Amino acid sequence: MTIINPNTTNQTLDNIRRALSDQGRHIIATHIRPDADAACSVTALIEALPEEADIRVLNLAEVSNTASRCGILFPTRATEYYPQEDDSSATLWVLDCSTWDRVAGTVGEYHRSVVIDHHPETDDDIIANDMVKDTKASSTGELILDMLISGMGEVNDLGVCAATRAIIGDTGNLTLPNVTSRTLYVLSWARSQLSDINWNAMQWNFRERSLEAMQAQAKAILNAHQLEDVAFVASSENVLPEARAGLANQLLDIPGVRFSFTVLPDSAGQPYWRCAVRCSPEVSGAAKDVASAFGGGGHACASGCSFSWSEYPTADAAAGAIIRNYWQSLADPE
Ligand SMILES: [Mn+2]
Repeated sequence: MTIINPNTTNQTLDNIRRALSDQGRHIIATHIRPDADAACSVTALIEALPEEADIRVLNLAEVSNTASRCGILFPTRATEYYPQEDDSSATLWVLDCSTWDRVAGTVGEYHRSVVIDHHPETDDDIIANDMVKDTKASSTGELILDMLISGMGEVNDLGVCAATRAIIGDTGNLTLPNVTSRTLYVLSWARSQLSDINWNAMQWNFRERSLEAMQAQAKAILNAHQLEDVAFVASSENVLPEARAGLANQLLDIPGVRFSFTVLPDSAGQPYWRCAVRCSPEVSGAAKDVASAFGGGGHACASGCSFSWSEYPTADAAAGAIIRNYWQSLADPE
């Protein structure tokens, strides 16, 4: 598991691995009025549990309706949780929920509990036997997908798709600053597993943007490269203008990245690569310097330039020129 939170010990992960293979009873709770991350994380967890497991979900209707509104099938083998049943051998899972008062319904007896969450700590924090609580994660779905990648539970298409949808929900379709390189890593993995991520599901929160633009932007980010403090997207595929906006800015949000750029074909079909170049304030001026070196210009931290296809036949060739120029300017600040 790539989880970096030092509180997540190997013992915790071993316990969770064992819980994930338990064929007995599981109670799953998430916060009231579940969002995409909460509802789809429940689906992903259910899919990671053994076929034989007896799965009870608090407020099943609310969670399953939300999941289906997100375009995610909710597993029919889960049933509503009622606290009067004998749950003394059950594992209680609390997903995407920081405080007890957000857990809808009363939980009765249970044997052991697991929290998987990314919310900041509160005074009324849920305490469990085993906790994967990582406030650096974009979403609970990211933590669950990270577990699946490392082989902690069953992996199937629905589970991966649900975890992906959970991440898309909490990251605003990858536009929010909570996106980290781990977010991109787990999504890249998901993309390699699924021939067809349910892209339609991504439209749920973002009706104001076209599905085509969202697909283009998400795919472009998943194809981003990172070299030390540089992140970039270089593609000969045309990306819709609507999807281009902000792409280079988002790459700057990857931890450790100080310089980012995109190399894309001219949207009007002219024989040029169009480049948006960005840098963080730490290396203020680098974006403008590099863009200027190739006949472009703009602001200190946000600039642009172009390369002709005759001189730079591929997007990668143009990207290489930008990276070399940036690294040279670091080595030789004159
Ligand atoms: Mn969340």
